[in-house]
Amino acid sequence: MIRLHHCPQTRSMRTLWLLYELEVTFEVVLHAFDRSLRASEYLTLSPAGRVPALEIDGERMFETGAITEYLCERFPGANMGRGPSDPDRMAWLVWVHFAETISQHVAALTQQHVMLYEDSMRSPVVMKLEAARLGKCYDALEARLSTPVENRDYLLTSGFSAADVSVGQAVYMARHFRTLDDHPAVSDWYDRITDRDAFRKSLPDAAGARLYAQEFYPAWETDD
Ligand SMILES: N[C@@H](CCC(=O)N[C@@H](CS)C(=O)NCC(=O)O)C(=O)O
Repeated sequence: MIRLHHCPQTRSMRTLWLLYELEVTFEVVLHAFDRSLRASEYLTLSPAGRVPALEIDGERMFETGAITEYLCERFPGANMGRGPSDPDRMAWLVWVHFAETISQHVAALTQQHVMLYEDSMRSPVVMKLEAARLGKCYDALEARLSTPVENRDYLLTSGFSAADVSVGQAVYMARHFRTLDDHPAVSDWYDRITDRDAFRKSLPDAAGARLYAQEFYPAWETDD
């Protein structure tokens, strides 16, 4: 039995997308993105009260990157991972975990724009700084994806993998705060990897709960 604990539009969507790519049977437990993640019962699944949490093989896992590595090793058939002897192993690890670098900035921006509901709590400086840092992450992806090698349709030379799912889902969240307009190779890649059934299935239901009420959250402009 595989059971994913999920909040729509958060990092757990990365695991959801991957599970669909792996074509395994699983169930999803939806959680509200609120203090209920700190309930003692949920803390037995994820000790810091975060999503994703995964129940699998009679165990409980947390940390998206670890879950990605484990699932790709456990279900190698879909070729979403790259094993220790694969020439793309190093790049696979790097890009799977680069998703977390992007996600840190998204988390800061989500806190600023979505979670802090009173204007006096928010900081235009933090909003601008974190959006700029997202831009640096996009620059890193643009450089990778515009490197002229055969088959640079995906992050790895060897083709689509969980690296694209991981970074792609991080960019899905990041686009709420910074567009891909200045990054044409990233934009083309993003369109390519999200034109997949597994991605579409990982999106929130039209009428269901979502973290982002808006498609885009512009940084505040201050008068001074
Ligand atoms: N490094 C962890 C971060 C997990 C994380 O912070 N998840 C966010 C959602 S994107 C969360 O659960 N936040 C709830 C909270 O901070 O209260 C991972 O990759 O699993």
